[in-house]
Amino acid sequence: MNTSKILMAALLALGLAGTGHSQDIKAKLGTSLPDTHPQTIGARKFAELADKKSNGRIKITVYSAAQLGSDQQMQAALRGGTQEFTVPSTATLANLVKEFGVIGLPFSFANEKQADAVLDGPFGQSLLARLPEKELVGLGFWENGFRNFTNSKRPITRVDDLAGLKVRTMQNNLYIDLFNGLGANAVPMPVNELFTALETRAVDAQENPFTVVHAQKFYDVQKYLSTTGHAYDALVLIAGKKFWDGLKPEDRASLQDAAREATLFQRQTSRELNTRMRGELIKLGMLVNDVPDAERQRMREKLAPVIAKHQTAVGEDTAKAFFDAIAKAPK
Ligand code: EAX
Repeated sequence: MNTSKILMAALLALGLAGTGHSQDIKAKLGTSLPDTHPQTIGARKFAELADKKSNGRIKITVYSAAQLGSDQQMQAALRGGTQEFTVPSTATLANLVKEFGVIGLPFSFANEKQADAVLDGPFGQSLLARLPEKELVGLGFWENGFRNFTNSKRPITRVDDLAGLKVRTMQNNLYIDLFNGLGANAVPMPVNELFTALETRAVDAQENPFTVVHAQKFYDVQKYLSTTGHAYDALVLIAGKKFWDGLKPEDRASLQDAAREATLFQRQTSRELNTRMRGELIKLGMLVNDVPDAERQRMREKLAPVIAKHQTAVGEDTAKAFFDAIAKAPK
């Protein structure tokens, strides 16, 4: 054997050379929603792109529908290093980095295009930059979409119709205050427990984009869907920082590249499905009513104290930067 062959044999023995299996990076990506939801469709696209861009070195396995736990449990697993990726709502991520809560401030965004501009611009990037201090790395904002109200009792045509309804909310103080502020009774729980809670009538109502209502089959246990569009919800593709820091620079580059492409695909898929699922839900028997803008405006007015409280909670500077970014964004 010549010197280079000896060196190669030594490197292989140490698992430091070649493209053998010992070199492959295996990672788990957990989502909270089923395979048919754009959160998981986007996750599978990211896994496929990561594989392609790394020439097959990075193998990400997607576990959907909270198989690895709730949003909050998965965030903890990323920080602890037992899971590598997840895609939580900004609302649950806000329990770790409070500034993410600003995205859910009710009636802030006019449309998706405006959300893209804010999230992809300096403001969104400043939020992602806060993740490393919590042992997480942000790879991009995905979309959950505008949230609508569903319930088993009556159509919501006026703000007063919400009175007394027991509504499941995400585990997030802003959403809890929002629905209590509108006269309903908020009951926070993870999304994977929600179908049973609706079915057993432990709660009367929930709020989510059309895609979630469809993917979670809430049409089987909720009659009325009212297009309150009370908040825009973004998802955040995150990695555990320990895992991320242990990767070679070229692997991080492949993943960033995959994340960029998957983000565009995920948003487009989310928008297409959110448009289509409205009609599907009607076909499946839901009674869908459009809440007039004047009534949405009344909801917003009623929520003024809640909005003020949560601007303070996320930090006045963050809230100001957020509203400035919205004002500058094209609609
Ligand atoms: O994270 O918990 C929820 O209602 C969210 O919309 C969803 O699971 C996305």
